[in-house]
Amino acid sequence: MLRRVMATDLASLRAVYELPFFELIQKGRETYCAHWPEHRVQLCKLLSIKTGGCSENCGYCAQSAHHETGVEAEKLMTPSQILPEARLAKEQGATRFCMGAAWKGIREEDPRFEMILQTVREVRALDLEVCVTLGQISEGAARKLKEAGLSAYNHNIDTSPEYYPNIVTTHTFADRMETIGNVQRAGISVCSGGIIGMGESEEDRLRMLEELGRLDPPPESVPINCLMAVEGTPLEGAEPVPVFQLVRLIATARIAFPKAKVRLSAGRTHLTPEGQALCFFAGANAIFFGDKLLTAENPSDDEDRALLAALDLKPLAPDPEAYAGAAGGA
Ligand code: SAM
Ligand code: DTB
Ligand code: SF4
Repeated sequence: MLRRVMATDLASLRAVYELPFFELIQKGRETYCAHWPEHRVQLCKLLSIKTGGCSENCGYCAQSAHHETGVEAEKLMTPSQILPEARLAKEQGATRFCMGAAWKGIREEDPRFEMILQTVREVRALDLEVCVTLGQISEGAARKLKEAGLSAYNHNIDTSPEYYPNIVTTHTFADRMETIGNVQRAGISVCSGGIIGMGESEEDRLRMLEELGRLDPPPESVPINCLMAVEGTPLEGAEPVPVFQLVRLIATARIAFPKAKVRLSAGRTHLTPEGQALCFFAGANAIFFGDKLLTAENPSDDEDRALLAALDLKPLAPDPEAYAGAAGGA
């Protein structure tokens, strides 16, 4: 079915976001049903393969060496340490495995990059979608990841370009966009979204969607994280975002990116089952599954199984198109 996709300029996004609440979530629901008629949720398992000690000063992050959070710096895990975790994730029902590294970025010439390539090949051989989030990478590195079988690269823009310098000063919003460009030129699907609850305005959140809407192709996956306020970070005292603002943003993201996985990401431990149900109704169709995110807590497998069963939502099977690169949009 061919449907017109909404324009993703700020004024259009604002007009949608400010619709009366029930009209907005109904529109989100209609978009979701038109594009995702099977009512399935993608279960993605996260693993921190290189934890802590990061050179960057992202104000929200437990893994930044600039903040005293109690997270210890560790070395990169080897493929033989990672593989059992990937197998377990598959047994538990995950269809995407996402590996995160607390790095500013990684260069092709770095011997650790070869270890990452080997890991990607081995995880891919398990018939899991493979995603990595390694910070800044070149187009050459992205091409090698693609050859190794990577399905998606996660690189969040996190907030609006205007608000970004309030959150990080060791790299810029433009640096983030450059990596996303490198990933897209290599033909890898982009997973990019952000965090809400860092003191930004609702307008900043829409500006973030506007920037994501400029990507061609649009992101295959749009994670919406609610800040996990971590003790020892500059944002430790941040107030949680009202749940209806989260639901509004999810519905707006669903309408703006009809074919994307809109991922209800960090922060689900602070939501009630009813709050999460509203997010799924409004168009969320992916979650991080398992009781740990990278360093922070997430609902248990049992809680999530019970929630999905109560809502008659089934897990999404791996998508062969996820390897082809293009998604989102019309
Ligand atoms: N170092 C890489 C990078 O910055 O892209 C990869 C890892 S980084 C932890 C991945 C993403 O996790 C961040 O861009 C941010 O969106 C999210 N994140 C990190 N800490 C978070 C927190 N405390 N609450 C919510 N989301 C968080
Ligand atoms: C994303 O958008 N959220 C995930 C994943 N991509 C890498 C990470 C969430 C991290 C939450 C904080 C932590 O576990 O330290
Ligand atoms: Fe480092 Fe990524 Fe955390 Fe920023 S978000 S401090 S780049 S691990």
